Amino acid sequence: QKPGLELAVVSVPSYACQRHTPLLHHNITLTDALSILAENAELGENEGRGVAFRRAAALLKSLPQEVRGAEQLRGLPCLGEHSLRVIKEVLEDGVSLEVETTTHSEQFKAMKALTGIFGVGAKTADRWFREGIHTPSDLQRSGHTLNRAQRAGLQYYDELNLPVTKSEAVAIGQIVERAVHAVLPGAEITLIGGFRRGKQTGHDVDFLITHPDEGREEGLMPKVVSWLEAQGFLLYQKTTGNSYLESKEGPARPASNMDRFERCFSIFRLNPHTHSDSPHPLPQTLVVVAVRVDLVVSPYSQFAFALLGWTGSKLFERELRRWAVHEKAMTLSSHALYDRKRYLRASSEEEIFAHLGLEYIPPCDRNA
Ligand code: DCP
Ligand code: MG
Repeated sequence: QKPGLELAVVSVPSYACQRHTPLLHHNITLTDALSILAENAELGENEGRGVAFRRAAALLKSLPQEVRGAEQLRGLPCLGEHSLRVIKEVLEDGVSLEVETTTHSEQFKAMKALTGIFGVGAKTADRWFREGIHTPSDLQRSGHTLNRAQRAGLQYYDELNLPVTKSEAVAIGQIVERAVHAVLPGAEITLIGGFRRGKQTGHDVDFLITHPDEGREEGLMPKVVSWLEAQGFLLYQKTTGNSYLESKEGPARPASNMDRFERCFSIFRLNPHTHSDSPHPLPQTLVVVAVRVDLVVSPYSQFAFALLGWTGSKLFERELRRWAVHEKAMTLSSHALYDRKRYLRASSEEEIFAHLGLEYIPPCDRNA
């Protein structure tokens, strides 16, 4: 028997939300290659193609060992023809021509650089690229009128493109906690997003805020923002109020995957020197001064759904919703779970997995 042939007989479930996907896995070279193609498809607004590459990469991340030959992939789900071709090429030649061509293409590089500006999406970046704008400096020189988010994105471009470290996330968590407790004692603050899944770095820091007395959380964000602004912690912020509807039967089923919580997109300023006299001095090693921070406020009754919806990964979330619809005829959002017309209550993530008929997957294994 060839080494590793056992992989082919191991049965791997096809939805990422049925699998344990740890942060560290055995097939980085392959998943890096597929991620480039996924990113390129997303930047070209080809969502379906992007998801196909992401699913293939997620499958490889969940395998218990390194794939050394294509014969080991027989019988595994989620590997489309295109992904398989790329995987085989990388296994045989160490690189994939398509991946290399993509990485070096002027368009891919420009689209990455431009969408790397906070406030700039693929559509806008593509329009600028067609006008010959390839870099943030080109954009600066172009004299284009930018919105407030994009101006901030350009101003803090370098800082915002440095990864945020776990210790910076913790330091920001302390500031957020002081702000929230100053305006609403008893509120609970939870680190969500990639850091909750155990990542050591992130592109931003995400927090979910709630209060055990339902209703006390209403209108919280503007007060938190005022406190943070008064203390000089905010370089930029945009707050949007909540827009969910509630009835006796529970939160309304959302019309789209976008959630409707009160939310603040912000850029925090971390300056160890100006705040060294605070009760929670920041580590002196901090070098990043501008950090993207997302704050989300949820009513207590929706907290478990918000927590599950905001822990990610993005593909894991997508797979949960796909499982709910296609396998259980349910609809899942960051606000609620519905079995057809019936609202299913949950006060923990464990309960939501149970409602969905899924084994509980802890946050550290949702890195699909
Ligand atoms: N999310 C969501 N709806 C949105 C935005 C995000 O449900 N409109 C979810 C999916 C993400 C999580 O929230 O996994 C956090 O989003 P991020 O973009 O911050 O992604 P991560 O925190 O997972 O990764 P990163 O390290 O890049 O911040
Ligand atoms: Mg994040």
